[in-house]
Amino acid sequence: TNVTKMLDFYSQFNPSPLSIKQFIDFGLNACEKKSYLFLRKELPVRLANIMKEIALLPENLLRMPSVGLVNQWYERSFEEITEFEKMEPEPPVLTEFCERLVHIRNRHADVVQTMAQGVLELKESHEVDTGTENSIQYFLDRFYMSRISIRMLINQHTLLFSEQLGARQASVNGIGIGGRHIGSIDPACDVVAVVKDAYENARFLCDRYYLASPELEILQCGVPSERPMSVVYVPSHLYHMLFELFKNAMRAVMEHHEDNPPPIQVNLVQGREDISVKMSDRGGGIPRSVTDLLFKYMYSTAPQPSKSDSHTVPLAGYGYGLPISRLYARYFHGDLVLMSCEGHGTDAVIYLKALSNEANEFLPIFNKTSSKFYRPVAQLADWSGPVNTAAQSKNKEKV
Ligand code: W6P
Repeated sequence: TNVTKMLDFYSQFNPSPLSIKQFIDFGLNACEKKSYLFLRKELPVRLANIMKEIALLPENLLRMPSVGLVNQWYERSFEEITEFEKMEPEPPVLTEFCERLVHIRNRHADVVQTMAQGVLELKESHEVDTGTENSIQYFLDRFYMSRISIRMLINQHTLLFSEQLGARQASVNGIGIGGRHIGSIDPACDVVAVVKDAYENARFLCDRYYLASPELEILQCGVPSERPMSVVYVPSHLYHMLFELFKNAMRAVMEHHEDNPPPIQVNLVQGREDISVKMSDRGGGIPRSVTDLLFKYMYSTAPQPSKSDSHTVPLAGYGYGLPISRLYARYFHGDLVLMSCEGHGTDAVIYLKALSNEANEFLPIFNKTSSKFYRPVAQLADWSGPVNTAAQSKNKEKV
């Protein structure tokens, strides 16, 4: 069909990663025509690249109704954008394009949840082997990263060029508007303020569930400080990661201490290459065998508690919060790592690139190499197996 041909065409191109600096430079001499011409090619390229990977998913998963639904959303959105292929960048077209982008963003609002539902459907209907599990992990990291990047492009365009629509959307998302912001980017993002905001909102949930909460101590280079620290970044991304980490840290602390919960420390460090945000809790820690599992979608997939239980839902459920937070960090070549001492507590570190020209988008590319990961071959172990651990008892089959 025509869509298939278009997919083949656009998937031949690699996505063009932009740096935060490029997003800003572009936003400063904001030219709607240039943005339109870039996006009407780049969005189909990014969509086509990931749609080709959806097509390679294990058949069992592809047949799940939720995955079919997500696939349909992508097909529809791909068609709706490629309709602009031959349309001149004139004012009515530019307006229609903006509206189309907003419409597409809304269509894809529940993709994460719906994909998680698909994984759940698979787990409940099939025995999932290690090879399939690895393919799904590989895919979801790339799929959600692709989605983060596509939403970033759409947000920048709509915030810069559709005053009315953009402004409303921004206030809904809590993205600061006006002032120094360039789309969703804050060239002077106040790290301390975002830490405090994420803490306060996690604390609100913690108080509601445990009737108490740990205090926050902010340090810089290990010593108490109220000095501001700023970074060129997307505040909503930083908030998302910190809020997730605070919920996990608070839960650990509250579950580990009957009373007098020890504070959560956040240590901010500005380096030449990296800005590091280390959050330390004394929540008893986790065994090493569990650390990696916290980033596994298959391990983290559990049915959502029903809405009627909403006043008793636990603070943090190890949903997709941690793996997606790590994708936000990696999106601009940062990272998110956990290091725990079982019996004591956990350190979680968010690394951000200190230089906006080094903060490039980190994007999945569809090609022969990526395709290989969807046809896993059983690997012979070339190291002797571990003794039984928490991870093993959850995950028995090993080649
Ligand atoms: C824990 C487990 C965890 C995950 C992520 C962040 C903090 C913590 N603390 O015990």
